[in-house]
Amino acid sequence: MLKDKVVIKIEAGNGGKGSIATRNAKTNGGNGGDGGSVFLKGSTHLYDLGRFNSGRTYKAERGNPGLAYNRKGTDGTDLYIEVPLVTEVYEKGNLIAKISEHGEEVIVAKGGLGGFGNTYMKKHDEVRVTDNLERIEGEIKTVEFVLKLQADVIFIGYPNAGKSSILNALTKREVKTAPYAFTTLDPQIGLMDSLRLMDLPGLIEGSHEGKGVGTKFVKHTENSELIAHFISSEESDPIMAYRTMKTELDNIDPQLNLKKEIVIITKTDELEDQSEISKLESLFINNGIDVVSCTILDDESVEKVANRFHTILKK
Ligand SMILES: Nc1nc2c(ncn2[C@@H]2O[C@H](COP(=O)(O)OP(=O)(O)OP(=O)(O)O)[C@@H](O)[C@H]2O)c(=O)[nH]1
Ligand SMILES: [Mg+2]
Repeated sequence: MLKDKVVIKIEAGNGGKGSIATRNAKTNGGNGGDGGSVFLKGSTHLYDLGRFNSGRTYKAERGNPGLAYNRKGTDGTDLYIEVPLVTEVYEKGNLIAKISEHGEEVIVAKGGLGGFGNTYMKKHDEVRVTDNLERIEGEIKTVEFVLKLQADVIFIGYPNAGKSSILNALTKREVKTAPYAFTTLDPQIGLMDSLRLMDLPGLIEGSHEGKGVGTKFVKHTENSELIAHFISSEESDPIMAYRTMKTELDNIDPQLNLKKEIVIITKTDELEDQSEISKLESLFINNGIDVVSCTILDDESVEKVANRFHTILKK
C-alpha cells in the first residue's frame, strides 16, 4: 500500500560544552561546537513515505566540546532527510513545513549552540563565568509527515487498458504491468521532463461504491490539470466505454470532469487492419473529444502521446 502518512521523531544535535582549559594555569578554553540541525529536502526520486519507519528517531550529530588553546569544538553534521513531493510536516496537529519542490530544503529542528569557553568569557565581561560550560540543547520534535501526491496529468481507465505500460514507456518508472485487472493498487508517479504523470488504479462502473479497488486515491488528483482517458482499441464500443467512465467520474468527484481531457487509444498493434486506427480516432474527434492513439510497441506513437501532453499543458 502507498504509505502516505508516518510519525517519526527528529532530534537536532546538542551544542558542545565550552572548555575551561587550565594547562599552564592559563585559562584558554575554546567554545563548544554547534549541534547539527535536521533538514528536509524535497526529491522527485521518491514516490512515497515507505522508507520511514513509524516511531524511529532521526538524529543530527552533536557538537564537540571546546578544546585547549582556544580551539572551537567541531560542529555536528547536519542531517538531511529526503522526502517525496509534496510532503507536509505537522507537529501537534500544526503545519510547520511543506516541501513542494525538488531540492527544496527546510529546517525542521535547529541544532543547539556550543557553550562558551573561558577565552571568550574573558573578552566578554557581560557573560557570566558560570555560563561557560553550558550549551544549548538541539530541538527534539515528534512530527507527522503527510504525503500529498501531485501530478499534472492523471491516467484514468478500465483495468488492463495499458495505463501503467504507457507510464513506463514515458518515464523511467518500472511499474508492474500484467494481463489481468487491478494490477496497479496505488497511485504511481512518473516524471516526464517537467511533467508529473500519475497512473491510477483501474476504475470500473461502481468504483465510487467501493467496487474493484475503490477510489481512495482520488484525494491525490486535486491539483492535476489534465485527465488522460485510456481506452483499449480492443473495446467493442469505445465511445460507450468513455461515457461510462465519465459517469463514474461524476459519481466519484464531479471536479474530475471539469479538467482538460484527452482520450488515449491504446494497443493499436492489436488491430488487424491499421486503417481502423483513424476510424477509431474519428469516433472521438466527431464528438469534439481530443484523441491520440498509440502502442507501446512503437516508440513514435508513444512520443506522440508525450507531445500532446506538452502541447495541452504548454510545458
Ligand atoms: N499488445 C499490446 N499489449 C499492451 C500494450 N500496452 C499494454 N499492453 C499489455 O496489456 C496488459 C495490461 O497493461 P497494464 O499497463 O498493466 O494495464 P493497466 O491499465 O495499468 O491495468 P491496471 O493496473 O489493472 O488498471 C499487459 O499485459 C501489457 O503488457 C500495447 O500497446 N500493445
Ligand atoms: Mg496498472
